[in-house]
Amino acid sequence: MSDSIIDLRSDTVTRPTPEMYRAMVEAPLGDDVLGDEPTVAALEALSAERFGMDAAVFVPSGTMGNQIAIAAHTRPGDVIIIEEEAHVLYYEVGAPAILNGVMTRTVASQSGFMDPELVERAVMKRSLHTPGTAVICLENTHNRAGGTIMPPDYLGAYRQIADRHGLKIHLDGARVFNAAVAQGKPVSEVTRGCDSISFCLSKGLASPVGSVLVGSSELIDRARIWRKRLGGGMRQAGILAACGIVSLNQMVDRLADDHGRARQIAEAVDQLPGLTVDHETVQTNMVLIQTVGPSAPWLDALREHGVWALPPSPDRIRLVLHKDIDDDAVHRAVGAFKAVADQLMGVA
Ligand code: TLP
Repeated sequence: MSDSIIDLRSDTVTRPTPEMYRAMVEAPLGDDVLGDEPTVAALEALSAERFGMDAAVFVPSGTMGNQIAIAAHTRPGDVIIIEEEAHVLYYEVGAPAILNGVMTRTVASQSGFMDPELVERAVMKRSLHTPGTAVICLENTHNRAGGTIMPPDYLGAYRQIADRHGLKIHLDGARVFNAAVAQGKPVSEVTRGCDSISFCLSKGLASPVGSVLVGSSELIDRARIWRKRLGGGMRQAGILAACGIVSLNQMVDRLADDHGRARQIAEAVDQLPGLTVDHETVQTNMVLIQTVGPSAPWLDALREHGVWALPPSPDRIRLVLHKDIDDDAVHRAVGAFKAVADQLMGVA
């Protein structure tokens, strides 16, 4: 990537830090499929500890983390209750149906978080006529809602519903560290009550590759089998896990900088003609911008100014802040938005 490009497409684009390169070179290695990879084992132990869980398994992607969790919690034909814009449903290419044979019962929401009352109403009891609900699947922060944070009292309410009906709770916590940092709470507190959590090292935490699924030892043993079944068993994966350890030890607190810069861009862009931002949704490292008319001409013109972004829908632009976007890049991105607004809206 050229230095002049400001890549706001996703926090997945972050490059490894110098400490990560060093850790990769120095990591003791083994064969993880044969069960003797010391650096993967160290990352898994550290992850489990951070979440206050028994065990963890390192996986190549957030998608695999979510899917092996669902596989481990369900049997084919079971129902998972899930918010209708969730990543598991929207961006995992039908994996719940194709890989796991589960039915999805969707619940709509305003902010990405299902009203607990509606969740309870959606529970189906296993019978001769109806499939049984097995899992409530959550996402925090919520990607398509703009990186929004789950209201603190919701998880307790979901837990009570899960206990009443014998369900498990899986959290897609791809960006759960953003939620924790934004609330000034440890990640174990923000996720208390979940049976499993998958989180990504390769987003704001800046590792090149990798996610981790945490849960009980029994669940993780089952998930490990599913990882192997899907071809996710990796050999000298300590090279990657070494970066994950740096992510957890060094890259969490700085997420607050990304959140501050997201607010800064949101405020500046909202002043411009043809663009609006709902500030209520700017809670972590994302900015969703509503465009007057289609977003495509905006994205094309921004690209000519060296600013890359993605459209989550035909009339929106998503910006994601991350460690490779500093104050100067924010300043230049705002300049590009101003120039494009002038160009497209004809306002001086
Ligand atoms: N999200 C990506 C795209 O897939 C949309 C992004 O750029 O935001 N859960 C959530 C909430 C995610 O946002 C993502 C990735 C994943 C899971 C999947 O992670 P990977 O890409 O590692 O499979």
